[in-house]
Amino acid sequence: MSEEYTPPKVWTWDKANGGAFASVNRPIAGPTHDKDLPVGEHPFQLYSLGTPNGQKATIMLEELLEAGVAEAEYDAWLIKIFDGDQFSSGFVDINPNSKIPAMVDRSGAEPFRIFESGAILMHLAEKFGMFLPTANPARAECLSWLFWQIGSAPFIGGGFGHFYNYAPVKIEYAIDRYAMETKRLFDVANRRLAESRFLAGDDYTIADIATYTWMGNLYRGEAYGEAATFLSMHEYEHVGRWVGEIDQRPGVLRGRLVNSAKGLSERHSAADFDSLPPEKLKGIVKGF
Ligand SMILES: N[C@@H](CCC(=O)N[C@@H](CS)C(=O)NCC(=O)O)C(=O)O
Repeated sequence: MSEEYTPPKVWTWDKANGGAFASVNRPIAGPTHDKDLPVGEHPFQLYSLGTPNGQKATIMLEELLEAGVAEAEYDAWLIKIFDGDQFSSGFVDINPNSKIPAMVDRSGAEPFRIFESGAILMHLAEKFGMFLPTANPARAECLSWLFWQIGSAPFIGGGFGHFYNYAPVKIEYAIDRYAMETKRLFDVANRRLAESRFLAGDDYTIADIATYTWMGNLYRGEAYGEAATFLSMHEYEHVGRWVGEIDQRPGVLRGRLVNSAKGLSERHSAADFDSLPPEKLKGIVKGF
């Protein structure tokens, strides 16, 4: 067990607490500097980074385009969260929570902002009538799995990923607690996917897009160092079957390459993908 810590009566901000996010973590909200966001020509302006949360938006947009919805054209601008871009005045204006992904919908008379990956998925699904069933119980099932994912991501990322991979000290209690919860969540998905092709039923939905970006990365061993071995990912065979199927979707292959050092740092047109080596669009590229 790690060294005991006795909390003081009043917590104060110790800037030198270390860790991968030390330079950008703050206990206060709001902008740190004045800078406007760039605006491109397409109806959707996405400000993001190719992390699992960011990939939810780019996969959704690429899936819509793949399905022939030309109105879903978008510009994807890079927000470097390790450099603090999420704290610019322009970004805070569209997401007061300073987290990617955030989007501006400029498809109508008045542009409006939308932030939180789940809200972006729902907005696009409802706007274009795709990947979210309209009738119950299918709609209820899809929303249930979608919000299950949104609620559980912080335990996987902020909990397990942080303490196992990023924290400057390895704390057994914290790693145990979040490894247990992450494995429990994989077991929830595995049991569901043993009985159902996709999370919400027979059809691929925004619940799959949201969950796949997190579980796919971990299952393939592309997140948090040796986490796939540590968490015995091979135990979740139905998750593996589902990840393998979604991996092959063209919209997913493209969506995972946007705002990514492994693909396009920014995306402003379908033709941008032509600049990449063709093998990148044929199979999943490691990491993000
Ligand atoms: N609940 C949010 C979480 C978004 C989130 O955590 N984004 C991370 C990257 S994956 C971020 O922007 N971190 C920057 C920071 O914490 O300063 C969502 O689903 O959109």
